[in-house]
Amino acid sequence: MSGKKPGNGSSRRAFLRGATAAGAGALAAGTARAQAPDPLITKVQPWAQGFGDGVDETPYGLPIEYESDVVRRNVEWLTADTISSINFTPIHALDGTITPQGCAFERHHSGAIDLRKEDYRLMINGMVDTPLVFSYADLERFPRENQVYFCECAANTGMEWAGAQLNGVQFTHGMIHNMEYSGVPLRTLLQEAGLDTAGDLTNKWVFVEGADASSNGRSIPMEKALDDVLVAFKANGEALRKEHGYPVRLVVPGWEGNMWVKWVRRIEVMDGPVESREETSKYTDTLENGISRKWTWAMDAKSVVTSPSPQAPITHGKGPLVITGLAWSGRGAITRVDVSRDGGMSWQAARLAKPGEQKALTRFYLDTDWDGSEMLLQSRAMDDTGYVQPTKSQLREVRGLNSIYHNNCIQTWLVRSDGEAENVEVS
Ligand SMILES: Nc1nc2c(c(=O)[nH]1)N[C@H]1C(S)=C(S)[C@@H](COP(=O)(O)O)O[C@H]1N2
Ligand SMILES: [Mo]
Repeated sequence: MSGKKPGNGSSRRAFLRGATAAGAGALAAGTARAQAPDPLITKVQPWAQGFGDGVDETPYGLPIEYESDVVRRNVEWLTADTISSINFTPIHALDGTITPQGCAFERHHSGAIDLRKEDYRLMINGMVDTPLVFSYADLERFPRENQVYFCECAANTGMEWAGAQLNGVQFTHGMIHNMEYSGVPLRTLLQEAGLDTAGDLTNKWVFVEGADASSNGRSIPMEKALDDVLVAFKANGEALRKEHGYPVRLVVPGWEGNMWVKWVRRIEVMDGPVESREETSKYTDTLENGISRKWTWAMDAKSVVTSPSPQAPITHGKGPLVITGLAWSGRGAITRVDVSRDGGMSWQAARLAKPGEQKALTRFYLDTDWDGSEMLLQSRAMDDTGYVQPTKSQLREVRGLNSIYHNNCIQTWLVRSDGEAENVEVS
């Protein structure tokens, strides 16, 4: 009946003995050794002497005040104002893989709009038999799916092209979130409008636009539209937050965040791409030879150590150290992550918290013993297509220095012997 694995108890005791010993060692070095026994252990504390809050106190919970620094942050100099702007997920302070909506990065081209479910309409028009308009209530009547996917802005890590720039993983890699979406496959709605999904769809595209002033119009090839794209209305179990597209957004798994149109209001079936602003002058990569790639949709495999990192220094001195981070691939599932402590000279396979999932974040850990010496920490992701995350110089060979988007290079943190970490580049 017991779910305990044999040997579990003894290894746990061994670990705790280790922890006590390490604690005693640290105390011996300081002045605290002669202190009286810990009152947190020996005294009845105020919180045990009265009542806590009643269940009517917090109808919808927010993080406790002691976690008030775990918030989205923006970089002031990056954009002219905060309306057409971006903020960043505090990935240095999160664990696991699911991003709470309340701290998941936001990117708006004309601000987050206020749109009630009652006022929501989705039109499907163009080359379909029966152009249709769906209300929110209509969408809820189609069979729906639940899927976890990451959404990464193509500009994530974009400020790092020319050299190490922003001193925190929140800012270098925080244009990403990972949520469980509930929604209707776009395929189902296109079929409802009479698109013959078994017919000849060569050169067929959809053009998708949002209800906000920017509209953020994007063309998506039909093959993708019929594959895994979702018209989603819930994230992590609850309604989408306003800033993530309430009441309905498009989820385009593995592809650049810009295509995940929020407040999606119209989907037109066309016989070619529109070549809108968002897919020509923006979100396009210029190569070393000056020629620009026409489309870059899938986000290539990438990873980063989230702790230790500049915003999450080591504060406990030498001994047991948990190195952790995130890995993801827009082309499939993460199969392996390696960690280097010497700037890429030698690598060790990290432990994946769970087997990698398709187009979703994977958490990795390297449970190690730190001898207190300086580290050049890196991580390197591999996905099930066989792709290996490139170094910065490998990327620059192809892309040059005059680039912004789609930077999936290996990141380096210099961790000093005092535990502080800094964003650096190794060549
Ligand atoms: N309608 C609309 N959809 C949009 C945008 C926008 O400004 N308007 N921004 C896009 C960009 S560039 C990104 S990276 C993602 C960000 O989604 P999020 O704000 O939920 O993080 O939404 C995309 N969808
Ligand atoms: Mo974006």
